[in-house]
Amino acid sequence: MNGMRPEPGALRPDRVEGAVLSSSNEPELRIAVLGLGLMGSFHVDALTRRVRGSRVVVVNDFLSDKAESMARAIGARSVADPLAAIHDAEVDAVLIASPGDAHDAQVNACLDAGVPVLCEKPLTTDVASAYAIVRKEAALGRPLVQVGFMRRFDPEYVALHELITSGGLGNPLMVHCTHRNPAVADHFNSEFMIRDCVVHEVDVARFLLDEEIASVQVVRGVATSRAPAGVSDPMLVIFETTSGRIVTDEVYVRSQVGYEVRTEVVGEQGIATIGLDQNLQLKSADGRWGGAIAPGFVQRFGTAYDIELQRWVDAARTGTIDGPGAWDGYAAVAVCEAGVEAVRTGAKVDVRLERRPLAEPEPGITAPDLEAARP
Ligand code: ISE
Repeated sequence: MNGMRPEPGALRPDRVEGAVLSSSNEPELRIAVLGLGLMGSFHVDALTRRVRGSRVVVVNDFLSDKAESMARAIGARSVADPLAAIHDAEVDAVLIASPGDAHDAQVNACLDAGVPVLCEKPLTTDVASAYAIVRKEAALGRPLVQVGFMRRFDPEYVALHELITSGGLGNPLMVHCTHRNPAVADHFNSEFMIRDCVVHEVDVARFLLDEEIASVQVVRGVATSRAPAGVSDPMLVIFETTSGRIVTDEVYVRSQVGYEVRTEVVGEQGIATIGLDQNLQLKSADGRWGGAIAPGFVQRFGTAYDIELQRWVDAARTGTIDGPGAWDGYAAVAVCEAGVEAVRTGAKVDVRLERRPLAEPEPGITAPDLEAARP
């Protein structure tokens, strides 16, 4: 993709709606992957084996042995300094899966280099730095920053979004979410549960209802005996949107059961539910019946991650993004900050959003063409 890297500040390239740009004649998008933990390794595998039109050319991790062995396995180079990896002359686009506190510097470096970036959540770890990215991107005049809210690409969420936007439920009045993990590490305290888990429902609510969240309240009830002292697990988070709609979210990360992510939208003319694990139903000789619950988010959202990457790669080849952008990342950070304050104080906390720059791309994504996007 020589010559592909756009100049910072260049005009936004025309977007080819719905087009699958990958073909054997097109040069591959050369990607640097920063951070090779669970998500980074999963994405390297997807970009190498499942996504069309992409090649991981540079990998980076603070554990240099890990990066070197990954580089050897896929025929890439390991670059020890993440900022050098971003500015590497061979790199057309960057995928950030490093720890959250590294995102600010890395996303800024991508904007400086003028390369499209897919950044796993959080965009940054504080509101001011997230908004600074929104403004910096707006000043460039074209969207380069995509945030990894993969649920927007999950076929069930896409169907629910389409149902709402086509008016199939009438006016959506309330949304009820459930977010349960079977088990987590001890560092998942109440505040981390907001930033790391509830952040997905923040984005889901904004995506489905197409409006901002105005306030957050957290109700802390009886905790499971498996939670460390002082940790409220489960919690009930209540959002109110700017138009007054209510969104509830039960977050329970030590359920012992499985990975359950459900969303129910209650409308004036219907109620729709997704995430019911309605897969193979088996009746067995010992008198039991039922299906299987995904053990974790990689299994539950594997297809969504792959569709997200394919669409991002196709967009990045034209120098842009195709999914939740910097504003969505900023709004999620702002809501989570209010959520953390709500956990600490027990109060209903208002969300304060700065002005949205005019040059910022439209919120969310249009319903994707799932067949075309499928890797
Ligand atoms: C994890 O970090 C994720 O992003 C998953 O999607 C989420 O469901 C899980 O609870 C988080 O810990």
